[in-house]
Amino acid sequence: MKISHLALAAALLLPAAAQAAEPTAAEARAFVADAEAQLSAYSDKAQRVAWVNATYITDDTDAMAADAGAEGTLLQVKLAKQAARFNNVTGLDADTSRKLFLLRQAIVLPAPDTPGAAKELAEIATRLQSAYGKGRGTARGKEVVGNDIEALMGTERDPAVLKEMWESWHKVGTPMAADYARLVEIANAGAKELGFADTGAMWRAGYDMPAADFEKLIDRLLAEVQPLYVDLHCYTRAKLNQKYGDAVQARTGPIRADLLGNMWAQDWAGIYDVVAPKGAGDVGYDIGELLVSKGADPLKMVRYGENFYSSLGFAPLPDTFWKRSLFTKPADREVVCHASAWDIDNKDDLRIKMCIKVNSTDFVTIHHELGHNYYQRAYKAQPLLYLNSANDGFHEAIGDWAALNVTPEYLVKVGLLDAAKVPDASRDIGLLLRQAMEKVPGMPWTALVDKWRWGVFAGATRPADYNKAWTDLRLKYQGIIPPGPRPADAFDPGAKFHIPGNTPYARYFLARVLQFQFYEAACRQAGWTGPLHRCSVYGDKQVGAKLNAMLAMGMSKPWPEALKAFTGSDQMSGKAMLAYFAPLQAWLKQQNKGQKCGW
Ligand code: X8Z
Ligand code: ZN
Repeated sequence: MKISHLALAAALLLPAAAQAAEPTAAEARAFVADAEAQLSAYSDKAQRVAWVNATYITDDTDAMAADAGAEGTLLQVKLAKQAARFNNVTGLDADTSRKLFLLRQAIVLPAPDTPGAAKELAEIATRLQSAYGKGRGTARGKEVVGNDIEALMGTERDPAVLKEMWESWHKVGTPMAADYARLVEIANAGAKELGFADTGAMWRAGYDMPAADFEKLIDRLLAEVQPLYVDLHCYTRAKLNQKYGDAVQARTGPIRADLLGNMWAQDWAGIYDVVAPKGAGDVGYDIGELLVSKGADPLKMVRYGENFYSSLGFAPLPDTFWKRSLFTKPADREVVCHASAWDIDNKDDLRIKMCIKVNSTDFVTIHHELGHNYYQRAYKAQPLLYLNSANDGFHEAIGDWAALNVTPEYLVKVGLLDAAKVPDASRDIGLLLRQAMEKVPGMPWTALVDKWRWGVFAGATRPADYNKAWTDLRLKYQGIIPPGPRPADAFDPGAKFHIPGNTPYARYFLARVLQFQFYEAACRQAGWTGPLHRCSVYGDKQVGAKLNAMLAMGMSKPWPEALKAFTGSDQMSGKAMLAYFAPLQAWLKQQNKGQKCGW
C-alpha cells in the first residue's frame, strides 16, 4: 500500500516519542466501524436528495443536491485522510486493511481541504448533470428531448436529418467545457492530497491490482476483441456505402458517426435492418415489434425482466419498487432520463429510474438495471464498505448477462414469440449479427471514454485540446468521424451522459467482457451442449443459487475470488465473447473478402 503525502508529512512533523506511538490494530478496527456508521447515516439522506433531484430537476433541487454532494465529499475526504494514519499498522486483519484501502480510494471526485472547494465541486457536478438532463436537440427543425433524440437515431434513415440530430445534440456539451476544466482542477487537487498522482490514477487504483497493471489489462482485453470489431466495421461500412452511396459513406476509411443507429455509435443494433443478411439468414422477428404486438407497456416490460430473475430463484421485487420507481418520462417536469438503478436505504428500497420506450433496446436496458437491483439486494447484509460489486464491472455485467439469455426459445417460453416462428439453425448468422451489432461496437467505445478522461485528469490533454483528443480517440479506436467539421468551441464529450454525470466508464468495458464469461459459465453449469448463443438458463435454480453466492459476496473479497466462485477462473478474458461470436466472425471474413478493412 502506498504511503500518502499526508501520512509522510505528519510523520516528519511529530516528535520522536509521538512517532513511536503508532496507532494499534484495535484502534484501526474501531476507526473503521465508526467510519461505516458515519457513511451509513449520510448515505440514506443523500440518496433521497439525489433521487428527488434526478426525478424533478429544478434550481431548488439542484441546490439541495449540491449541498448534500458537498457534505458527502467533505465526509469522504476526511475519512480518507484519517484512514491514512493506519497505513503502517502491523497485525491488521484482512477486512480492516481492505476497508481502510476502500476508504482511501473509493471517492469519484475528491476535493482538497481549501475552504469552499468541496462546495464549488458539488455545484459544478450538479450543474453539469442537470444541464445534460435538460438537453435538447432538433430533428427536421423541431426541438427533441434527449431521450427521444437517442431513440430517433436508431430509426431515422435520412442522412441529412441524422447529421442535424447529431450536430444539434452535441451542442449540449458546448456550455459545459469551462465547468468541466474547473472540475478537473479541483478533483485533481483533492486526489493529490490523498496521495494519488491525479483523479484518473485514483480511479485506476480500484481494481485489486496496481493502477499501471489495470491500464495494461484494458489494453490486453481490447487487443483480444478488436479484430472482431474491425471485421464488423468493415462489413457495416460496405452495407452503409451500398445504402447511402459514396457521397454519404465512402467505401474505405472511417464511418460517419451519425449513420450507425446510435448517438455515440456505441451500439449499432438500431441499423440491424440495414446490415441483415437477406432472405433466409435473417432473424425473422424484432423484440420491440413482438412487445408492441402483445400490447406490452413499460410496466409489463419490467415484469418480463423481473420474471427472468424470479425464474432463477430470486425473490420478487418489493412493492415499494413498483410504487417508487420512475418508469416513464413525466410530461410536466425535467428529469434525468438516462437509466439508473437505486438502492435508497441499502436494504430493500430498490428502484429504477428510466424513461422506458417499448422497443428492444429498452427491453435489454430493463434487464441491465434490474441486474443492479438484484445485486444490491444480494449483498445487503454486508458491512457498509462492502455494499458494492466485486469490481464496478461486475455491477454492470449482471443485467447484461441476463439479457444474453433472451433467446428465441426463451421468448417462446414467456409467451412473446410463437413456437412456429423460432428461427432454425440456418438463421444463426442473423441472430449472431444482431447481437454483434449490439455488443461489439461497445468494446472500443467503452475503452476510449476513460482513456480520454485519464488523459484529461493526468494533464496530458489540456482544455484547449479536449475536443480534438476526443475526436482523435474516436477515430483511432472506433474508426468513426463526425458528420462534418466541428466548431472551435465544441465539447463533444459533454454530450455523453457519463462525462457531465461523472460516472467512471471503464466499468462498462469490463462488463462487456465479464457478461460473456458469466454466460459461458452459467451455460456450462446448466449442462448446455448446443451453440452458445442459443443457451438460456431461464428457470435454472441451481445457476441462480450459484450466481447469488457470488453477488452476496459484495465487495468483501478481491474480484478474482468472486469471478472464480462463479466461473471457475480468476482471470478476465475476451475468449468467451470470441467463442460466442466465432461462427459470425468466420462469416464476416467471407463477406469482407476483397475489401480493404480498417481505416
Ligand atoms: O449507462 C448505462 C446504463 C446505466 S448504468 C444504462 N450504460 C452505458 C451507456 O449507456 O453508455 C449501459 C451500457 C453502457
Ligand atoms: Zn448500469
